[in-house]
Amino acid sequence: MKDLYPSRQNNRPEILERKDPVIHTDRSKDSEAPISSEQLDFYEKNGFLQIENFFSDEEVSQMQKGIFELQDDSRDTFSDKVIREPESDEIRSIFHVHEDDNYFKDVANDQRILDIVNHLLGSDVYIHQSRINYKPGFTGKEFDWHSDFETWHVEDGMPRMRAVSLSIALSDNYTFNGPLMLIPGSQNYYVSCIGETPDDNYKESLQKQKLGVPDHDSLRWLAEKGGGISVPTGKAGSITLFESNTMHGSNGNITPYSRNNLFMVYNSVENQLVKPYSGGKERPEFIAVREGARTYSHN
Ligand code: 6CS
Ligand code: FE
Repeated sequence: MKDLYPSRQNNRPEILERKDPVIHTDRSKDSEAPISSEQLDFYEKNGFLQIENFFSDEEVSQMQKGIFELQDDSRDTFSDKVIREPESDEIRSIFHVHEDDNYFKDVANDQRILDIVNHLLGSDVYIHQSRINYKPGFTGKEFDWHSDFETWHVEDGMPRMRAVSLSIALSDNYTFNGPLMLIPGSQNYYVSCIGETPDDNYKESLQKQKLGVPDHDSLRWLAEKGGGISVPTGKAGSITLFESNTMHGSNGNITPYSRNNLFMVYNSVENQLVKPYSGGKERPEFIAVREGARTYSHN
């Protein structure tokens, strides 16, 4: 398929216009959405939307129990799905939880979520990737600025910008414990990065991403264009939906307060992965679902 979003092919960065709608259902059908037109306006304009108190306290404590049990069970597990912090043995991320753990399979299939993402993506959806990002107190490291879509396009062969990430806060996200930071409006521009993708890049990038991290001038341009940086803080149980191409990152966590988020990435069934546009080999199934691209929503 033609590469509409080339990246990591030139020796200088370039900012390209987005070629896909942000919301893939015509806005005349807002009334069919489970969220309001104001919320859809906010998402379309900013590339993300936070909904506080989405999950009940009971659901939150169930999910917290689940992620900490998984963290404990994985303490001595050395598998590619368990990513550790670069300078410590602390677990940074655990991937593929939507398949490997029945409880999280139910979370991925929560109809309240599916109804929202079906509307945003204008189709049935499946899980492209799921992960728990633990950002332990004192040692949790940063996630540098990046567009997920740039990685998923170049390294996984995701053709178009028709995916959305759901981040579920499973600890209170404060301004100071490394919360998700997003650049409003950045979803409308594609930063074509420099560099070339080596095979098995994910073995480093999931610990510390280097490729696909935009240059400072491009980041400054996006932030000035978008009016700065948004940091949707909030209690555990709040969710943040962010478009596949919204520029985001998070700082390290030197406070005593851990920051644990559960991510589910929904891709449109009409946007299934093709060959990586890098020309390199496909990333493993636990990072980029291919076989398991079952339909999760039943509308
Ligand atoms: O490579 C990926 O797919 C992962 N990397 C980052 C920094 N965010 C998206 C995803 O978890
Ligand atoms: Fe990301």
